[in-house]
Order: sequence, then structure tokens, then C-alpha cells
Amino acid sequence: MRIQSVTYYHVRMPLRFPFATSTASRTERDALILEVRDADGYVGWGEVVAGYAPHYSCETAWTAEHILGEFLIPALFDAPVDHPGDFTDRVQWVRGHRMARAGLEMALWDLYGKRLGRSLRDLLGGVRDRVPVGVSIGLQENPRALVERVGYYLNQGYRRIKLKIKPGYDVEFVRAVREAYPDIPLQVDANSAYDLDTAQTLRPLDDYQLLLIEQPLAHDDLWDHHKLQQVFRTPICLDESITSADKARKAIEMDAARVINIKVGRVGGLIEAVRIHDLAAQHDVPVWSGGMLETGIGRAANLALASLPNFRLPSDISATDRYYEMDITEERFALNDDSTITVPLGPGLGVRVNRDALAYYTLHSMTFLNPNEGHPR
Ligand code: NPQ
Ligand code: MG
Repeated sequence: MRIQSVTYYHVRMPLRFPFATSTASRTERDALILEVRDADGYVGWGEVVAGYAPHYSCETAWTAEHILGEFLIPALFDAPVDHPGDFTDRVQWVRGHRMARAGLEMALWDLYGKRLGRSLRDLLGGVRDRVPVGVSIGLQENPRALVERVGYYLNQGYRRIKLKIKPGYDVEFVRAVREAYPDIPLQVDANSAYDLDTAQTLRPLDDYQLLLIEQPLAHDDLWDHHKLQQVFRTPICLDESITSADKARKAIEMDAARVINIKVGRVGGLIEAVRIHDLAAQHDVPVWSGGMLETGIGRAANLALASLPNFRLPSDISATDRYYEMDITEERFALNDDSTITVPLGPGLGVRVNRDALAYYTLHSMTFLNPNEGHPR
């Protein structure tokens, strides 16, 4: 693949509902959309899931603009790439900035798949046509409001519910949902709102048949999660702490994560995500796909990934209308009757970008031309 140009579009998309976690509440979603063009006229699209503020991760859309413009895109222009992995190898030296790397790698996968006429699902070794999914519900004012919100999504057909928790908004809220819905698959996510001491207040959760407790402790911690797991029957699932296959290995070896949430952006791309999937499978640790309120581009990548066999729990990949009135892809993802979403099987990511919608949501954009390629004037 001879790359002619790369464009990033910094988009800001209005959310249908405010989304609150233990660290922030947002009414809009910032992200970078990447467009990669090759010398044969093929176009690949990718998404950088870093957002407005460094709440979930230290990256933001603006740090990604800097790292892409100064380092990642120039590295891509240095020499042709035969496979997305060539790019990943070439930028191994870049410390961190995994979401920026993942976005460009995703665009290369889309381009690569389109050139070969093969779907990302098939290229990654996916085995499913539909992926079981659930919904992630942001923090609500009080237990009654939360129970009502849960009912709203159950009514839409979501079978697995994830509740955000933080100190003061935990046991009582989960109990109310469990009493209203005794049998639904239920799990919680703290986004690092506790420490080893305050997490002891969560002990009653062990009696609510939760599928897992996600990232209760610090975003970069492994060892305290190990300690906490020793006093909980409910599996601890790590999200923020698992930034690579190496971290996943350590977490599994020290019994800090009995389940792993995989996010393409957080781990630096689809190749690393598949590595984590394979490693977890070897250790009989189930994985599922997290979500970052992706547009149709990132959503398509998550679906392809979640079609791999060791994705054994429902993923945080909701229908488009869970988050957005209008998306930047022509395709809108809908929930099937069995609480699944169908994996796109067209070439590459299998989605078409609506350029009008993309322009409408773009705050600013930047195009980089490969100095080693001829450009028609
Ligand atoms: C998580 N996602 O699993 C993340 C957190 C997250 C679906 O729960 C804007 C506002 C963007 C809040 C991206 C879900 C966000 C956000 C991700 C929260 O931890
Ligand atoms: Mg999480």
C-alpha cells in the first residue's frame, strides 16, 4: 500500500443523553476520524477514541492530533506498508499514545481489507455473524431513576445491563435494580473510583449475582486488584489497567483479573487486541469488548473484533441510537431481537462514511500529503 495522504477530522458529536461516569459527565463526544488514501484510489477510515478531557485516559483528541501529525503519520510516509502490522512495528518506539496509534492502524486495516475485498472480521479470524451486546448506563440521581432507566433499555431489548458506580452511588443503587429485576445479567463499572479501603464497602455486591465488577481501583493498578479479588467471589474485570498483552499476562498471572475488557483504542490497536484475546483464551479467561461511545467507524471495528471466539460475555457495543441521533456512517447499527448486533461483512470495516455528516460535526481538520508520492495538481 502506497499511502498518498492522511486527513484527520476532529469531530464533536452531540450525545442523545448525558453520560456520567465516576470521573465526568459529558453531553458531547469529541473524537478524531482518520482518512487514509492510497495511490490506487482506495480510502480507509479509522477512529481515535480519545475525547475532550483526560478523564478515562491521559490521551485527548488534541494530544492525538499532535502525536499523529508529528510522529505517526510521518512514520507511515517513511516507506510503503504491505500490512497494517508494518506500521504498528514501525511506531513501537512511541511510548503510550495508544489511542492515536490504534486509530491510524484501524484506517490501515480498512484500507487493507478493501484492497483485498475481505472483511475485517475474516481478516482477524472472527467466527460469528452476530455479537451479543448489552448497554452501559451512566450514573443516575437516585435508585428510582436508575431502575426506570434500566427498564427503558430492557424494553428496547438489551438483555445485559452495566451500571456505573461510585462511592455513595453503589450498593443501594445496585440493590434496587436487583430487586426490580432479579434475573437479568448485571454488572458494574467503577472507573477507578475506590481504593482498597473504600472498596470494602462494596462487599454486599457479592450477593447480587453480578457477572463482574469492572475496574474498582486505580487506573494503572494491578496488585491491589489482586488483593481485592481475594476477598470477592464476583470476578474482578480490568479495563483501564490493561493497556497491552504484557499487562494482561501479568494481571492473569497474579489473579488480578478473572475477566478482561478489551478496547481497541486503549491497547493500541486491533493487533494488540487480538493478542490479548488469544492470551486470555489460553488461560481460560473470558473477554468482552468495551465501548468508548464510538461513531459507526469504531463501532464496526469493535463488532469485527468481538466476533472472535473468546469474546464470551456480552459487549458494550450498543445500537447507534443509544448514543447518537445522526451518525457519520451511512450504516446505522440496530439491536436484533436476541440482544445481538450484526457484524458488518463488506470489505474492510464494511461501512460507508457520510461526508455531509462528517463535515457537519467537524471542528477542524488537517491533511498531510506524503512527500514521497507524486500528487496530482
Ligand atoms: C468504560 N465506556 O467502560 C467506558 C467509559 C467511557 C460505555 O461505559 C465520554 C463520556 C466518553 C464518558 C468514553 C462505557 C466516554 C465516557 C468512555 C466514558 O469505562
Ligand atoms: Mg470501563
